[in-house]
Amino acid sequence: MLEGYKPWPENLRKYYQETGCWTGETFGGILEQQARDRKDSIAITDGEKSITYQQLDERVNKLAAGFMKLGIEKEDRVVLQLPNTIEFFEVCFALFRIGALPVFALPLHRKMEISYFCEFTAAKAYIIPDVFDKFDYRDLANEINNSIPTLEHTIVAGETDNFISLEELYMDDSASFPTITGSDLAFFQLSGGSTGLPKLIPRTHDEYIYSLRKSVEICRISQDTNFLAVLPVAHNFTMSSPGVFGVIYAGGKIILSKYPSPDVAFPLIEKEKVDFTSLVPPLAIVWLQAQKRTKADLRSLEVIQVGGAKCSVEVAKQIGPAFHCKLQQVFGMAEGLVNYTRLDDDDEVVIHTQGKPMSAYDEIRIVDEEDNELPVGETGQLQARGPYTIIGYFNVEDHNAKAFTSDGFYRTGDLVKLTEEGYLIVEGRDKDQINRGGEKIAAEEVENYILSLSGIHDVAMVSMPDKFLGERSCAFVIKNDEELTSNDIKDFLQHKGIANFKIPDRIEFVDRFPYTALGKVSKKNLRAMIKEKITQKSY
Ligand code: OOB
Repeated sequence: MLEGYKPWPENLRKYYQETGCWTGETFGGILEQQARDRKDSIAITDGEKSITYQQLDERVNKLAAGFMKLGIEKEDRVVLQLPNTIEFFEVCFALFRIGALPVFALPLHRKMEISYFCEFTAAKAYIIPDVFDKFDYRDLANEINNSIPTLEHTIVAGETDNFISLEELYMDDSASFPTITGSDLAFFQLSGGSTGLPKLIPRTHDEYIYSLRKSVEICRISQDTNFLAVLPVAHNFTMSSPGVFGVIYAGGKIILSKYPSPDVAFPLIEKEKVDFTSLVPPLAIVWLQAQKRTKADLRSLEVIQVGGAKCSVEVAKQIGPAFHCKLQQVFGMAEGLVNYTRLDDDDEVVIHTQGKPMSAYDEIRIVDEEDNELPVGETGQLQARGPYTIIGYFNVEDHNAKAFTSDGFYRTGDLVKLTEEGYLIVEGRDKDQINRGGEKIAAEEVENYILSLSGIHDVAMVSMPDKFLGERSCAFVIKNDEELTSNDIKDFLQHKGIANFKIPDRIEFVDRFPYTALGKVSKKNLRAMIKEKITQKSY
């Protein structure tokens, strides 16, 4: 058993097996099954290249053999940072087949994040594209390569420079693969985080595949589904709600869009007769604008999901009529619990709520600050437990003691209320996080980076309202070097190598912070200060 991973306790494992939630299916088994049943059907296309289920299964076997030859073994961690490409799936399923564990990094992650993932998981390999979105990932690999002692292989999809070529790893050898079971770990995802560095979310085949099965049922995904992935496939939403893995589970077709912008995505919708896709709210706004002028035929669209951040009522109202399709709101989290509005719900529910839990086995409660349950209709903190909600992050025991209750509920940090019909409305957040249009920023992580710059006395980062992204970030800074400017801080962060979306949108220099009665910096007051300032200026 991997050190730092706390497996499900026996009683829960039994319970979820006996109730039929966990079936022992594995990702490897699912692909094999589809290769038999759906042989010549297209599994994935990027609009130019396509691959059938059978071809995918064959290429996965060849690549799995190549990974084994390199010495990658069951439970070895592999940091995977590929964009929406067919290779992403080949690599994933090849790693699943040998029981190696992908760590799903996002394309926007940079040196600080990647070296941390490699180090924290003691990764053996790092897999990247050559260049994506004008960024050369080989430069990033060169920067981190020597600093991670466990990292033996850097593998590149594309032009390799001096690294290992992914293409050359596909081997004809008939290798024998280890046995993988439903209770084995499958991969790691990343939490949005609210304290320090991002936490790693361990996932077993059983729990994740259960969430796929339920999502496929609720979202009515079938062999006839043409699902467009526009957001990064490595994100839990695009991966599993129902996402690309849900589509593979159902034997449908995945259409990969390299970029989410309408000029790339709309022609793909027309060409591939896309019927289902998932967006974050700011992207839905961009699509709504573009839809008015497009010549592309978008009539195949049946469902547009919006999730990852709160979708305003004004935006939610427009989506159905504009695209002549159904809107589905999705309120989920990489840690587990996913809520959907249902496809036959009334407009009232779809527009005004963020859905209800996908499973009858999801247990949710809404509590006050002392963990006392609140009456229906009152706003409080959401806690969740269930067959696909984790019971602990990887290797952070102290943090787990705070992030989970003693009876195993995950403290989501979301402030919600329940309607009489059992639907959730997200009212806000009780975690130190900024949700920048679906991209999550742990304030403390960025504050710590800023504090390491000389000339900084103290810093506190908060969200500020934004019409388009919902929220942007504002760092309040007390400096002890008069000369220091906002640009100095931003340049410092850029050079340090953190994902761009974490760099504060705005920096406010102040002489002191407001404090709470308990002597803590009052982020509530800071949020109010910046809100007042930007509304006065009518940004
Ligand atoms: C999804 O996952 P994460 O892990 O990036 O972020 C989870 C957090 C939630 O705790 C909540 O604060 C926020 O993102 N959130 C929403 C929301 N969906 C997510 N807040 C308001 N309204 C919504 N619809 O973001 C994620 C994972 C699976 C499916 C969908 C989203």
